[in-house]
Amino acid sequence: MSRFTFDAGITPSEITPEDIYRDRRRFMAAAGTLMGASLIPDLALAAAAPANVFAGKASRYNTTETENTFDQITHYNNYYEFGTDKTDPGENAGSLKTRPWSVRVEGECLKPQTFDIDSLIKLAPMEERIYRLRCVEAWSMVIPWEGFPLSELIKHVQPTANAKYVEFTSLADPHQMPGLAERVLDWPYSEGLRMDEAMNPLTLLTFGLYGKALPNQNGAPVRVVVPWKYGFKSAKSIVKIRLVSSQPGTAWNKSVPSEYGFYSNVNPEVDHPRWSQATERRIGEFFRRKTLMFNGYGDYVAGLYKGMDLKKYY
Ligand SMILES: Nc1nc2c(c(=O)[nH]1)N[C@H]1C(S)=C(S)[C@@H](COP(=O)(O)O)O[C@H]1N2
Ligand SMILES: [Mo]
Repeated sequence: MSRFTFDAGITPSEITPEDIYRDRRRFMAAAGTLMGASLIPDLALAAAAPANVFAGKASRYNTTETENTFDQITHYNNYYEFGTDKTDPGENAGSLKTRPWSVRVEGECLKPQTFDIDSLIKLAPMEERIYRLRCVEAWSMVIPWEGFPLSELIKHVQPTANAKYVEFTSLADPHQMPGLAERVLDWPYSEGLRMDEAMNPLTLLTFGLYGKALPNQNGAPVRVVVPWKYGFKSAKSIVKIRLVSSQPGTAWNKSVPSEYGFYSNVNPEVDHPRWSQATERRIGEFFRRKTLMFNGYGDYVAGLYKGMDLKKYY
């Protein structure tokens, strides 16, 4: 009998999103191999399915490293619009209203348009991407994200030959985001990628994690995830994506240009001015581990930077 039938001595509140996620994966694996899959009661499945379940197919880019727990991923965050402590976003981001939500895509393209979030989600097939997210303050997590390649959206709006960079703008609404009262960054939060970085299949337009919609503190309803770069390149709660002809400014580079460059590729050989970037602590672990060049994704992205001095273009 499924553990999700509530007469089995387990209360709904004891079921964590992780349990649901793992159970769904086990079910999907079983369904794929067993002829008798149809015998599994639909009712039990319905009980296991939380709202907003994505059903992304596993990606070939997935790491096999152990995932961080849902609790770690949602209680150790950087989202300065909700405060600068790692625990602030988990406590404060409940005030973010993620529906209705639209994303404007404009600039150097033939088909600029405004997407309602619920149609944007359906633009391309959802994939599960188990990626390392590597933050600049030398910590990392392994997170099962869900989304589709950003390239799908960019192709959809038909970029012109002048589209050399992509600029992302996050929501900046002081009524919903108490952190905007502190001028710690130049709001709205903005980030950018070179066009070939944005088109790289690793760059994920992300709508969910652990098989459900993104929690607010992780950047609901849509963010990017760029796994070979430091975490701050992955802008959260995006309202505008602009294709531009020259390198855009970015929130961190504008605030502290000596510490944060445009490229921000994970690079153990280039220290941050205030700390070494050679090692990192995986959240939940005690011992530090060596940080890998391009966060371990060099096979897919090293070619983007051929001939560039990565000490200069940090
Ligand atoms: N809008 C916005 N996006 C943001 C940030 C932020 O403060 N505001 N912080 C960045 C930083 S520094 C990191 S490390 C990651 C953290 O993502 P996570 O909390 O989902 O792990 O989000 C990035 N995106
Ligand atoms: Mo970060």
